[in-house]
Amino acid sequence: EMDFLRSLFSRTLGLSPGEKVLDELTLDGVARYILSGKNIICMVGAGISTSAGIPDFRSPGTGLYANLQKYNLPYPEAIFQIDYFKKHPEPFFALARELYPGQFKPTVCHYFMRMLKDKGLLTRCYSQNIDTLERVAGLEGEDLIEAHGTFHTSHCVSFLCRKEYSMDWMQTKIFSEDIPKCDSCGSLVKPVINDKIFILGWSIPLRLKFLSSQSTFSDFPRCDLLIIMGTSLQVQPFASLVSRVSNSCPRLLINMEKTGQSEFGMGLFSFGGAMDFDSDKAYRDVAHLSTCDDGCMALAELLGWKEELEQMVKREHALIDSKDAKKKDKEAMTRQNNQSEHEEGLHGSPNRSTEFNSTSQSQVCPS
Ligand code: CNA
Repeated sequence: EMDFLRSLFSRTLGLSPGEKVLDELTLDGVARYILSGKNIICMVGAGISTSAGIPDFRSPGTGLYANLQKYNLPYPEAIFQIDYFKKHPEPFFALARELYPGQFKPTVCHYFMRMLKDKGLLTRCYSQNIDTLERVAGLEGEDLIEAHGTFHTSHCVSFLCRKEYSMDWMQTKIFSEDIPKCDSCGSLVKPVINDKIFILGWSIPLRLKFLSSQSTFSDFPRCDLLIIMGTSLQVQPFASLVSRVSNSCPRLLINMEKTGQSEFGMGLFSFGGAMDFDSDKAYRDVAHLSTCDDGCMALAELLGWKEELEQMVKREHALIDSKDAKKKDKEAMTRQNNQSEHEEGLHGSPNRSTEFNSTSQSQVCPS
């Protein structure tokens, strides 16, 4: 604790510049450092999923914020805000249909993090994403903090009810174009994304909850390398996490643009925590400007893991394709059964209709 406080005060007051541990402020320098076995934290954002086909928020032209006109929102962020949602749920569900997880495959970058995990190097992945692709890539349970929520679970928005619903349940609702309502109390049901949560009777935004988690307190002071990927580092308090590592901890940014350089943008509690890639005083921050996939593949090559990573991506994508094909076959069969059942009903054959009913019910049930 004393070490933590000492480091916090010295950082806050700018007393100690921190030690230079990378032999070179380049991707090669980072690779050599990783090879000596490190505790790595990944902090990621929407940019790691754009190559899977999911738009980010702020990329000019392609980002979601540039393409929300059709929803007639008062301002773009409203689509994810719970108060707006309670009055106008339609835009959120229309967007959810477009972005629904399950239609996309994890990227090279997601599988690179999975490799870090498999090699015992990943302390945790802190993600702002809601698309569940980290889970699909094999990060689960304690590997992952989904700081802004996830499509993985949904719940009734009524404070008194809060009944939980599964991803399968929500998926069926989203694609049936019904606005999901709670079967206990009739209130709206929503995936747990950018919600408000209730702690000791106080309503606080979900995006603040992870700040008080035990892992956030313990992970960052003992982190040896922070890898930040695909994020503009504009959303607080998530962005301020970059300043929670010790001031000797190297930070690698893999992104299309440099981010996190403004002291002000890093938030109230992160004096001295802004990224410094270019000044004369730069000693630990490395910016690799490329797509997240290219950056991860380049790093994997320097680490001697390139072939392993390529094989992992190929194998996992093939597995997803074969599961999708099975699911589509099953859905087609269900549709066919329903159609036959309908035709039997029209032409009147009570016995056969009962037979089909039992078959179709077991197939409609989501796996
Ligand atoms: P953002 O503000 O849109 O920033 C994305 C950053 O990634 C930008 O700096 C881009 O330049 C960069 N970028 C985009 N594509 C790539 C690429 N292929 N390779 C490298 N860099 C790239 O998004 P943030 O995540 O910083 O903002 C946080 C918001 C986004 C959270 O609240 C999320 O819930 C929200 N969001 C999530 C998703 C998702 O789950 N996939 C999609 C859209 C928005």
